[in-house]
Amino acid sequence: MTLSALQAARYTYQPKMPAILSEKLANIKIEEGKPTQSIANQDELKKIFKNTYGKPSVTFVKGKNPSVNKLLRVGVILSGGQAPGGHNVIAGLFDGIKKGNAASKLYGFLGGPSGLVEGKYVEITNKLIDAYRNTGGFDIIGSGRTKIETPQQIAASVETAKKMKLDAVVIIGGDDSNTNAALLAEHFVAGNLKTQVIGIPKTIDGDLKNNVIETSFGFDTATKTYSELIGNIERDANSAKKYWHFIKVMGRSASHIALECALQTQPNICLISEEIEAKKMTLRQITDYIADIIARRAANNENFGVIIIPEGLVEFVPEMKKLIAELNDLMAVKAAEFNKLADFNAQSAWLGKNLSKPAAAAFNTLPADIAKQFLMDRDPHGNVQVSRIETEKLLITLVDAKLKAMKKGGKYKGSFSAYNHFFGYEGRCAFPSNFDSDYCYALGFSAFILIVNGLTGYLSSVRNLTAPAKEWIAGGIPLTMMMNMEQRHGSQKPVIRKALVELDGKPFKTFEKKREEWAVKTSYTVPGAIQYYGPDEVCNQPTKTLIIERGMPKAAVPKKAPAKDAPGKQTAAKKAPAKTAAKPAAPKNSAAKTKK
Ligand code: FBP
Repeated sequence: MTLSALQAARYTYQPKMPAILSEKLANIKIEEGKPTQSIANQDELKKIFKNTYGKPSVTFVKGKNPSVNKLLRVGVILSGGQAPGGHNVIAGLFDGIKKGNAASKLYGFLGGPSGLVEGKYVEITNKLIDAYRNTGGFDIIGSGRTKIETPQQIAASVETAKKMKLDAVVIIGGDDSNTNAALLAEHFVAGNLKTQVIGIPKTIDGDLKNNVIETSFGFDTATKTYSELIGNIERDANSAKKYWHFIKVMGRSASHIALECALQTQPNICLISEEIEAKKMTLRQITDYIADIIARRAANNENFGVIIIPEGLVEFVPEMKKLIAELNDLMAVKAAEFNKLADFNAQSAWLGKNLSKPAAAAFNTLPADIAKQFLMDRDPHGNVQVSRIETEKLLITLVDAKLKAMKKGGKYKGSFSAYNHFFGYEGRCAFPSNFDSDYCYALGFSAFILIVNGLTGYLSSVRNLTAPAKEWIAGGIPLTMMMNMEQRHGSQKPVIRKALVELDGKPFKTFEKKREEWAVKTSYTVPGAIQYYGPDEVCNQPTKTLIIERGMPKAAVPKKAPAKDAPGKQTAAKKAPAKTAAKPAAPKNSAAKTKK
């Protein structure tokens, strides 16, 4: 890749660190908390994780640590969807390892977890890592969605770890990948293998969080990138005053991304899947809700607007959820029969016979183009790929039909012209914001401290994130602490619980209070592009979700912008009054342009 000016500048950026991680390594020790419990199903989980269940959470504090210079051989894996900051996790880990002992080695497994199974890796060298510092993407070693689950995959991973004489493997992933990390840690200990396993909380979806993990990395940059685009579209809509924009944003299940973008841009409508499920809203009710707002704005002569739609929506609409579940089962059991059907007509007729009546009825309400998307290839876990279902187009079609009917009845006098958009991949590899650059580097460095202290089955944790980076609290959380048992593919499995949007949580409540006003009165905010250099209030703010959830220490926002700032120079925030470190509590669970 040719170097852009911003990329060259970002290479020199020095991530801000929690004060404890800037200490001499020999002066950083771990302080153990009390033994921990899983969030539920303690007895079952104790049996599955005989060796790794219930370990204490740990915090890094000042104190003598004689083991920091250990010679280490560590492997690192990027798992699942890309998230801005992954390269900095590796940079932080690399710098920690080399600071501890220049002869230690870091290996990057190629193409995700399959790299460990197949023993495919490269050594991360100074030259390699320096070409990726503070950049987006996972291209340094690539990512993949293979799960290390089967006995064969686990045996192959054990083999690779033994052959490479690995002291540790660091898995950078979401809830599923970290569940795998916990299982791998347990297998390694049970098999007397010295290889420790440490997880890192990654996903733009923001659904790997709880009371001890404040946010997953990548959420900050991705939502700021989408919000920039949404804000620009809002301004365009308000300038031309003639289009409605239906914007779908990523988030496989949870609607955190949609909610954060709504808080940042104040659109006319933002659907929240979790609310739609709780209210058992049908597609028809959702259509009526949108059409009503469009008609109210038209009555004010405002035939334009912006609607944010979470990617996972269809799976939360009860009739669609049932349809998808039946289709997933059918495709798993009768795939061969289904694949022989000649065309969509034959498929529809076959589904009419094989689906339950309500599911078949739901299928028949879908326009053919969208219905075909429900039948596309499943993902490796047998699930429909929601990012490929064009919910935004479906809603435009349904709303258009509804408005035509309302026009006939004299209930709507406006004009409706709509565009659809899908923002997902645009945000996953953006240059990480300063927040993600700093957070990820600290997560990687902390993973090294966990390794050098001999811990396994832990998630690297950096907290107190709305305070200036210096005051962040670094440590580790036992992975089993975030687990419960859930039904997966017909049996109970240990999993890290996904954090969906909480309808009684502060971010949703904040949105709920304002949405009626935003619906009718044009109230758009235009956040603009992510800024990397400049005053703190412009370039060092965390997400609204984090600020609303955790509160913002007053001193973290300087009253006056500093006079100068330059690439590589840290903008020092005013020192906030020392905050007492919050004790880790039990985790509480808290988702083509077509002109009509
Ligand atoms: P992770 O959960 O692995 O971080 O990925 C999340 C995500 O970005 C979702 O928002 C989206 O639904 C999905 O990945 C798309 O997956 P793919 O990259 O395989 O198309």
